[in-house]
Amino acid sequence: MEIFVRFLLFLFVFNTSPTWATNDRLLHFKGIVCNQCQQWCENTDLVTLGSIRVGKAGPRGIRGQRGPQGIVNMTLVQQIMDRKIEQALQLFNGRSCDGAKLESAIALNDSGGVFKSYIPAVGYKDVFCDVTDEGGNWTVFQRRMNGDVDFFRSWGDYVNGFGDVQGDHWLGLEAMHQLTKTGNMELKIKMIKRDGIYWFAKYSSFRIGPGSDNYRLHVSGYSGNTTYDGLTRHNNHQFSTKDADHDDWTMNCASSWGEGGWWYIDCADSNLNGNFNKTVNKGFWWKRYSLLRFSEMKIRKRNTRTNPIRKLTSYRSSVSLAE
Ligand SMILES: [Ca+2]
Repeated sequence: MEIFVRFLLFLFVFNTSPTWATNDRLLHFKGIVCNQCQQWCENTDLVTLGSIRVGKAGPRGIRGQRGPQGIVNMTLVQQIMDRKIEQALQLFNGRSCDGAKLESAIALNDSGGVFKSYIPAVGYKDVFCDVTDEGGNWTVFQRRMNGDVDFFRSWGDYVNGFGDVQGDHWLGLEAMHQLTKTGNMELKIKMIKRDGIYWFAKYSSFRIGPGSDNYRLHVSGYSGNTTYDGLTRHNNHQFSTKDADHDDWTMNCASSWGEGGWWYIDCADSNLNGNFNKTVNKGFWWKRYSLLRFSEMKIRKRNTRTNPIRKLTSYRSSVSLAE
């Protein structure tokens, strides 16, 4: 049927009066045919009969003139490359314990684990992340628990850090500056007195200034159960060590009084880096010479979204990690 209709179409379109436009002829022809072939007409559109065809593309246009020579700012390129590399490293390693994945931990204990972290201007550094206390995400920067690490140290040691991050240690002032310079961090100090009483002090705002300002302390917003606030009076004071006196006293608080590095005033309301075994001013104490046997100082972002405590327990039980 279709071959017959196409033949009729050919005769009609190309052998009748040239005054008819092609489409008019097709419509007229369809009317004639459809009177005889009702079913074929219902299933066939005139376009399928071949009145439209797409031609070949035209020739290529004339080539344009060559553009001027470009100028590359290599300093800017280097800056962009450095920034992208740093961002990539941060994404890969995480710069603090915020959102640290336990699967990436080098070692674990009951409160958290050790992570290899990339800290800008410092580089790779082992950091202890507390993932249990109040929902976790804490970066620990100071701990005294055994007394086996000497804290009566030089300026350089306090800037770069010392000790074992799983035990007694100081993370380092430069790392603390880099981690807190955004000004959106809170501080928690966990303490155990020599009589076994548990204390904690929290500060809603904590920031360490740059090395050019001797790592000045910016702290405020105390809360806790320590009876006395042992740190607020140190606010806005620079850090001092036995070989770097930035305190308000005529002598050096670190070398002549406290035997540790601290944000000494004239000299202190707390001495958490003092001698682990001594008493009174040279010792390891919170305000009014309350002697301690444990301290842990840690930071995290304010209003951080915390992890459920059960996460560490379930992870540890699933992999049966050794103590
Ligand atoms: Ca002094």
